[in-house]
Amino acid sequence: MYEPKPEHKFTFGLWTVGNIGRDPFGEPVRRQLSPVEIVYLLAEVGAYGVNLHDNDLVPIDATPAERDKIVTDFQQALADTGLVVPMATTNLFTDPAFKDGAFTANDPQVRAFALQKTMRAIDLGAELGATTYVFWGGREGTETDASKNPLDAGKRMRDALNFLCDYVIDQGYDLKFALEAKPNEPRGDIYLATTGAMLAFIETLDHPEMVGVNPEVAHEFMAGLNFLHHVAQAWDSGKLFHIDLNDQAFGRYDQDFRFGSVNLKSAFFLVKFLEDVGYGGSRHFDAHAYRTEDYEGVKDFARGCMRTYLILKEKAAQWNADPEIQALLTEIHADDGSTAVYTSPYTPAKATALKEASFDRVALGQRGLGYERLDQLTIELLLGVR
Ligand code: GCO
Ligand code: MN
Ligand code: MN
Repeated sequence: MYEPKPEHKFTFGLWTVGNIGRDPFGEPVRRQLSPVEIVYLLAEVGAYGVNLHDNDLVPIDATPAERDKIVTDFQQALADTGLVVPMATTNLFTDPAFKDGAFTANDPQVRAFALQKTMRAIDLGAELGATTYVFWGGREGTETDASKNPLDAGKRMRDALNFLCDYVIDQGYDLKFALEAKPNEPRGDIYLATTGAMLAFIETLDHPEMVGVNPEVAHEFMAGLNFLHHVAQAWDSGKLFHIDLNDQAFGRYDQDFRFGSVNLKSAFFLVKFLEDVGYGGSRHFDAHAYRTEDYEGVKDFARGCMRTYLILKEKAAQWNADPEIQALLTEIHADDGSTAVYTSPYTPAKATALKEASFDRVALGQRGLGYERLDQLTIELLLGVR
């Protein structure tokens, strides 16, 4: 019943199930799997697709001949398993050259190199069939604002994205960009720190229609924000091109936990939102297994992400069909239409009428809204007693 199927569009990055458990305090705990081995692992657990950074597949110093062999072997594994590559991205954060950022680095040589690396990675993504290209500017930030003027950084970022949009158009690729915000880690502060900031920035680009967002649960949580509200704004703007699902305790380091493992109620309302609006893109799990796990544990992690999503999807359908919850919602959202004479669209006559209308302010303030009951019903549904 909770078996993942291709239509669910569950994807994982090579770097997620391929995470070897290195952290700032400790050495790797798992063997590095090859990209081909990761494809087989993902096929075994029932994923639909695999996403990648250029260097997850092709080492940064590979020769052209090595590159071609690696790509051919990878494509063979995709053909053998039926997995697809819906999204690709560039690693602009691991190499020391990017220590001051990539598109926003102060050194113009670094900025040019970042553009070159991204064009090559876009070619690779297009070759593998990706239709979404993610930009996560992990190093695009500062530790000290003495080093960089944020206006310069914004202009450099805009110039880079405009250049790359034109490159994609020029090549005739069927590719859209999805910008992923994060407030910090690995930089002290990262520019365009929230999904909302990205949405505003997109409107300043030459081709805003090509560019949307890739919000990530953990990133808004790291900033102490409500993820669902950001996803809803992105959806409302027609900009929800991709989504990174994982989990995260507020106020902690970047945890990348299994989807739904920490903030279950938030995960529920997120899944309910995505399913209710009919989001049709990838459900990409950008997370990794605990460092305590071997590769059996990694499979448990991956299966858990998808299973939790599907259970929450079922719970969302149950919530939408629950007579008591729905009756309460009908009451909460009741509208007798009597204020329509005052509200949008504006007319001078409506404004005059509204100015003269009288409201029973005290009664409005005294009315109980029943949200406690509604939330408790939600909790009981999630706890499986409804
Ligand atoms: C992170 C980010 C990354 C990006 C990835 C693809 O916190 O490290 O979420 O995992 O999503 O680089 O752009
Ligand atoms: Mn992340
Ligand atoms: Mn991410």
